[in-house]
Amino acid sequence: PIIERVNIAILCHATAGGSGVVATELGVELAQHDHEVHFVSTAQPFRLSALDCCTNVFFHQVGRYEYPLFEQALTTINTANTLAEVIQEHDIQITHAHYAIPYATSALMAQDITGRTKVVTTLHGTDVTLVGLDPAFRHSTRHAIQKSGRVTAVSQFLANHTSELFKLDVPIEVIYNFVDIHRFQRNTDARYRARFAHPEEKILLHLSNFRGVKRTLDVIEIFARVQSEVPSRLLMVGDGPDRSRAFELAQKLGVIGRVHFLGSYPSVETIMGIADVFLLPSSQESFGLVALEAMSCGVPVVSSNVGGIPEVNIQGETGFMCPVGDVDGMAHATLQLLQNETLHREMGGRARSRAVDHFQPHHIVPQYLRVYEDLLTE
Ligand code: GMT
Repeated sequence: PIIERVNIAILCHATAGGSGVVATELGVELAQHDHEVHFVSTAQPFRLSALDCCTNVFFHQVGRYEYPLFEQALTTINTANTLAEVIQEHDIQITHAHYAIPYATSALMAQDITGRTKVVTTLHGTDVTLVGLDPAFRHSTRHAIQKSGRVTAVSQFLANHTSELFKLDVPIEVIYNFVDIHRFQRNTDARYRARFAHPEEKILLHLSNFRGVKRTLDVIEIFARVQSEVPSRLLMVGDGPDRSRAFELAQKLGVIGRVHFLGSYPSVETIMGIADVFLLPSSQESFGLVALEAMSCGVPVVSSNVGGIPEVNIQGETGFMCPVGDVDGMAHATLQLLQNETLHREMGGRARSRAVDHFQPHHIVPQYLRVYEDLLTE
């Protein structure tokens, strides 16, 4: 072990999203290495229940306080208050805020209240590239980053971009996301696969929170082109604001019978493991954890080439990348994979190897522990 047992509070969004997944899985990994982990959030993080948890993981719910004078929930303050109690009661040495808004600010507030704990902030993407840049949050986000004890980002792209955008004086350390390669692997259960497709049909998969940045409509456009040449099905997993528009587009393009909107699906690894190609045409993606999960399942990824995606998906090796909005290019890349069995098998194999060789918990978690250790010994 790098450091002996540490008491850690983890702040994260409980809703479906990569930052919550990373925070949850990091917490569980830390607990398995005997650290004491206290999650603080407005609800139980969505992947926490699905995991076989240890006895040293705790969840503290941030309460909501309604008062006619307040137009909206004051989550930042409520979180700081609950966290301050947790810090005092459980002697929290490290507070790890995942997603700067509002958690880095809440963590600093709780640090101020208690006069204890060190704050680590992990930037995940839209907290900087979208929400944090909005004039509504710009100054408070910069302040929270500057005042954190240590700041990490999930890709080199995000680290560079944040430093430039906010003209920071503090360094940002890159710590990539990780995947459990034993959970995320090929699913060879033919009966399970038969629920979604006939044996001669290929399966394309998209999984996201269907927000604007995911370009869910592009997924439908790509599929419409692919299915006219190769018998195939598209599985749309997840839910969010663009779901209805994607459904309407699938109807308009006459492919609705072959597109399956499955909603939120708890066992994502089971369904990822039967896919032939994973589609991720996002307009922004600081890392693309979902692409890494697909790669771990041996599924080649056809994606856009934005943000941190090229640090995960390697062009021509683990999949293909095209400029944002290039649905013809992405359809062409998908067809190349579906029509060439050797290429498909080799790319899938290299995708899996990349996850195995570089992105396992034992490659990544010690990097967070080193950050904690630095802070605790300075
Ligand atoms: O995707 C979002 O809208 C927010 C965010 C989240 O909380 O899931 O996702 C970001 O964090 C993930 C985990 O680090 C990254 O894998 C995603 O690429 C990143 N999303 C964006 O940058 C759009």
